[in-house]
Amino acid sequence: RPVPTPADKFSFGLWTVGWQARDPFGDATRAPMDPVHALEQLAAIGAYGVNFHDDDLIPFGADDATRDGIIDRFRKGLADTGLVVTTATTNLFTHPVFKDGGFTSNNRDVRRFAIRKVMRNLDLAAELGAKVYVCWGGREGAEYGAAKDVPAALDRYQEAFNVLGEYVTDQGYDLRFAIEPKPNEPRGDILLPTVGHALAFIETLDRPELVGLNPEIGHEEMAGLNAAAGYAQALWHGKLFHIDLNGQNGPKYDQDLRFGAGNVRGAFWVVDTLLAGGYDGPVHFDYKPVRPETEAGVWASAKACIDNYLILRDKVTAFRADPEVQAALVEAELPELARPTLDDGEGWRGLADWPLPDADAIDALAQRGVAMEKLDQLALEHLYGVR
Ligand code: GLT
Ligand code: MN
Ligand code: MN
Ligand code: MN
Repeated sequence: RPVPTPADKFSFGLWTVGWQARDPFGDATRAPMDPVHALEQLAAIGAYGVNFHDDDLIPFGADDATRDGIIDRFRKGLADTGLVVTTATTNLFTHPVFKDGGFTSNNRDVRRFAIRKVMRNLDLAAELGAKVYVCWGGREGAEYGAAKDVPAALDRYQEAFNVLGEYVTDQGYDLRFAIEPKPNEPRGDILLPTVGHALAFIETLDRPELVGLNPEIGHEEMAGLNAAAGYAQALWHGKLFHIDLNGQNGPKYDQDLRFGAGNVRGAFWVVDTLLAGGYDGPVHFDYKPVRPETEAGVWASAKACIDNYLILRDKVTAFRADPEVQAALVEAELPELARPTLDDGEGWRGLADWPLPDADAIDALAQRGVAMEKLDQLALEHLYGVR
């Protein structure tokens, strides 16, 4: 079995292992987890980094003395365990003040408070060395049509990112934002529901270079999308700033299963895509140990996230190195796809001069073999562990 190393950059949100397993129908089944205890246990399973919401660490509304004491103790925990703060984020969804959103609440004071809450935690994130700042807008949305003016809400969303981009620039922070799309839950419909919506939105900002994406496997699959294809397009745009790996079984409520559970084939292609695209940011797990589990199950599942990534990475590497796979890729004409369709300098005029294939040639093209079933079966056999 491969073992994790710091170069793998495995990281976890404090809210994942610390989830008390409250759901809409039932109370917490696990006790609150001390963040420093979380650091110790994460270090023990081979994690490299952590990510946290302001409120995961410092209870909402804590006074300055309490806040400073908590931060000092956390900083000592980081030093003792060697864990790195890779990422931070803001809780703009738990407190009832955010019931109709943070950046896009219909209420102006709530919006101003939300931006100030982010500014305050950006200071802490920068101080602790985080390089990425995740923005999941779970409450930015609505249940009913007239309850949210979507264009106006997008204006306010844009305004918030413009102000925050100016803030990190003026403060000289080495931080970039990563928007995390999600189609629904907790709101009926969430703004910026998919990778594609978020990519288009980012290009409208004053400082688009400061804003990228944090796609979560489960959220893409909740939208019925192929997560690997979303990661691939985010990489293609140079916008894959962070990743939330977990597991999901199709379009239903947000399951947040440990990475590798749920859609296993999808997980294989996600790892393949990350390796092929040269993603080198934190390999971050955002999952929830299932509600019936005790703390033992929390650490078993956290370790399983790491193990499953390493297992899949080995399988993907073996798949790509397999000579039969390489032959099937050629048969399926993948190298041809990497070739520009037009010759250098040819342009449409040159193309217009190209002698069109005659009926027999078109027939031959239509009849050509594609080897795609063979290729996919080779992938499955690697995944099933029989090759
Ligand atoms: C919340 C959500 C996640 C986001 C986190 C960042 S918090 O648990 O379900 O998908 O990544 O705010
Ligand atoms: Mn999720
Ligand atoms: Mn997430
Ligand atoms: Mn989540």
